[in-house]
Amino acid sequence: MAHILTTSLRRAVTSRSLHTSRILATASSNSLHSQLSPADLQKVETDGNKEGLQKTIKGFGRSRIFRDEKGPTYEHRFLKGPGTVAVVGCPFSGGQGKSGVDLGPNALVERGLLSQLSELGWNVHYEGPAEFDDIPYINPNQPGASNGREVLPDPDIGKMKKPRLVSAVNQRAMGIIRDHAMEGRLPLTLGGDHSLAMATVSGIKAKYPDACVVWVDAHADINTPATSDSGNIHGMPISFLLGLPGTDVAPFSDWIKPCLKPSDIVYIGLRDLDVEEKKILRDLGIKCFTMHEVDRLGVGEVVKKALKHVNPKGERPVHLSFDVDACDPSVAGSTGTPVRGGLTFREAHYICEAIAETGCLVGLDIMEVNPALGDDKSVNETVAVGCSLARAALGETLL
Ligand SMILES: [Mn+2]
Repeated sequence: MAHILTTSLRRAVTSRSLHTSRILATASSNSLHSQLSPADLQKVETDGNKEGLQKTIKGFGRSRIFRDEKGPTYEHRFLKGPGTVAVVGCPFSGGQGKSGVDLGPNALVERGLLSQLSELGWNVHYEGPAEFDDIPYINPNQPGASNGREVLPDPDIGKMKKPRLVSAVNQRAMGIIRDHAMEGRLPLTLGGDHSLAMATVSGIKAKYPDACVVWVDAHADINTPATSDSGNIHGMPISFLLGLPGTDVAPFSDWIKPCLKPSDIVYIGLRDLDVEEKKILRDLGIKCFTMHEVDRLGVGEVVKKALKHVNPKGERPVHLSFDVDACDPSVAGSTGTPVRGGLTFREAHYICEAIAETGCLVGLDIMEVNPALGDDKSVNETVAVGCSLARAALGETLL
């Protein structure tokens, strides 16, 4: 059953004294409006997201007291009203070969992300995870996904694996994200694998054509269908968004518009690049701050330079796409393609905090959390980091 949860913490523009909190819950065609207590909000997190959740994440959910005394920490330049974050769970693993990353969104919500964001002063809009099960292509990563429904063949296109599935899922997710952005909300997309950035960046760009992208990742995800070794589309979203040669291919070309220019994007945290990717990055002159620059300059200087490159006057909307594999595996090990030598816990959070301070954030991705990989400690820590990175990007401060 679909359920809709909206928590509103309304704040007068000049006064922080006026607030309301409410839930809007709909069951099929009937609507039920009622006040929602902090306990109710947490109940949604613990009970409302079990559908499709195959592995329960036990853990140290933060027991937080719901406060409604304050709005979001920073004034935002582009969103509507006091600030609404639309949490879009995308349980999808078809852009790569490992099962379990589709469990990421529910794991993050179960950990208490919704009430954590609400406590930060955001109105939290959540409609449950996006539904992809009716899309008529099999995802072999998700056994049983084809049960009792129509299935169409999805052979490779060139090297691309599961291309029709990836395209259809992203097209649907793009519509959801674009519509939230159009309403003046900040879409927070919970992956799922990073192929979903086709959807998130396209959706944000539909509302904000001038938006720039900060891409925090161990990988550049800029292979084209021709240069990719693996054929996994989670390594290709940037090439489609840039419209690189070989990406003008159906069914993607039916809906993805090349919406990014090379000068619109900056990378932080890179350390595992294919030879062809290095060539693409150099040829296009895309600004990259690899781990080498993080080591040499320090993360503070890196973020300063990165924002100066894509948003020199602080007047552009910023989309932050954060792949948790940017973090060192000791920080976020439960992810599909961990690479050692990554961002420390503080470096990762600093990047998010510094972007929050700009007030320019309009879209946020937390991608590649895979609760099926690693031991319990690793899963717990990775899910917790996914939540805390989102909080940092949405204004949580240390003091
Ligand atoms: Mn990635």
